Amino acid sequence: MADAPGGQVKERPQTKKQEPPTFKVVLLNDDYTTMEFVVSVLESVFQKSPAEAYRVMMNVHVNGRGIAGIYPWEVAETKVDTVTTLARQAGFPLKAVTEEG
Ligand code: TYC
Repeated sequence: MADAPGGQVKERPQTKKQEPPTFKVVLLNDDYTTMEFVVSVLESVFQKSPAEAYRVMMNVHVNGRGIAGIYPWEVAETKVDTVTTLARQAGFPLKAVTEEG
């Protein structure tokens, strides 16, 4: 007799939920943007409290770079655009980039 039909087919071989990819928005240090401006950007664009904004800014100042926030791709890209626009309007060279993961 041939193999009996109707063997169970695993419909959900993937047991773990697939998380949507996330992107870090990374702020880069420079010598010209004021600390005050970076803190204000962290508060207004990344919804940080004043204390957290100061902490993140100092981390970037000391280490050269630091994470401002983690978002889905489109949100991260929009944050980078907003930071760049605000910085150029204010005459600062502040840079932000996205990184996957
Ligand atoms: N290094 C700048 C200064 O001393 C401050 C600064 C912090 C600039 C963070 C950019 O992403 C930055 N005025």
